[in-house]
Amino acid sequence: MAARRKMADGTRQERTAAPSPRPSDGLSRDQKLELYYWMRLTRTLEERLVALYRQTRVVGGLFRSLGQEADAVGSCFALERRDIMSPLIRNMGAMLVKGATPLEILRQYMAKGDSPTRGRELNIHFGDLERGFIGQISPLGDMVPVMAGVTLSFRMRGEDRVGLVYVGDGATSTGAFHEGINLAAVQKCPLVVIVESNQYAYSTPTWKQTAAKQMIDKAVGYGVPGLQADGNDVLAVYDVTKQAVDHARAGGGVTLVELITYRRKGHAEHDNQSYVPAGEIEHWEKTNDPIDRYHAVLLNELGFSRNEVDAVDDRVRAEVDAATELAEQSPPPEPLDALLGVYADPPQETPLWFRDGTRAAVERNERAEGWGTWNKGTAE
Ligand SMILES: Cc1ncc(C[n+]2csc(CCOP(=O)(O)OP(=O)(O)O)c2C)c(N)n1
Ligand SMILES: [Mg+2]
Repeated sequence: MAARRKMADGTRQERTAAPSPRPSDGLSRDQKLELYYWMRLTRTLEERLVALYRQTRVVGGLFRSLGQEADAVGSCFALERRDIMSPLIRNMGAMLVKGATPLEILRQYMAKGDSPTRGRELNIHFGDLERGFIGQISPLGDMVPVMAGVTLSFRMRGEDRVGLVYVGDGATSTGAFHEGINLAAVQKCPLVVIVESNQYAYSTPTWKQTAAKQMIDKAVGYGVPGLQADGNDVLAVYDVTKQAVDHARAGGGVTLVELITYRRKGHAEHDNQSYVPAGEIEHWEKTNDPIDRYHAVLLNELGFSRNEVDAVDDRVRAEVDAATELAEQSPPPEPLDALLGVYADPPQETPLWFRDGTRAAVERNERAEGWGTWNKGTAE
């Protein structure tokens, strides 16, 4: 597929063939099949979640990455184990690549007592710094300044680590995105900003929320390189992200990477997509499915046999079935679990507010008489 690179002087370099050698040429045969495994696992696990959602066993909202699996998987695959990644709801595939398990994700969506957040959060808003992924939050764009800080700390400590943050095309119109990428750019933080251009933000098509013709045009304003790739070609996604990651690791600072893709499902499962022009979704499904496309590449260009690829599908089905069975056996949360991780130890904490019988505590936390300028005004 064609890839376009935005040059520093603002011109665009068109390529009909990928550069030689491509970073993905350096992937082993096993790694190339692994890319397929992670995409297939993402899709099968999400399909399982949809079935559970329809049975009301997924109790919160359900967000799909249908048609975008190559973005999360191909980009995260370009990171090293020590690197830190900040996902969004459509980056379950990246979390899987970084070591989140289907069982954790099922328990999380089913609000089980032994889920990573003990049933207090009902989708993939959980993190684990040891495995290299940060817990996400809903406010759009806010993880960009967070990751500017994370990667600034890498630079200041001289650590050989890179950060990668995902945002949607809609999130690039927030103040947080602007402040975060600007700070990271001027501080030359080792950060890769992945913009998933999936054509929609909720029900708003991209052209209605930004006058920019394409997201990489925004890179110019921040003085950082912008790379753009076909987001439904997993090897192209890996290639551009690996270039950006290598650039960051070598001290070059931030790169904005735009992945062109399409959100085939609504914002979440409840969204009936009535605002989408007729035929659009079907067109992408039939002609530009990232898994179908890579399946064909594996068989026709990379020399894999049908049996080898089928074996991955079988493995994924078995893994998702086994994880579902275990998750279903998990208990609901205990009511008191709601307090865990909120207070250090509630019964023994000294209250900071006034209550009958706790006068001494109130006094202890009152400002000492004569401190500062509190009551000096009239005396002087
Ligand atoms: C600051 C902020 N404004 C609005 C919302 C509500 N909201 C949640 S997701 C969403 C659309 C996101 O679109 P985009 O960034 O393109 O990501 P996509 O869902 O397409 O992956 C909106 C408006 C929010 N979470 N945060
Ligand atoms: Mg979007």
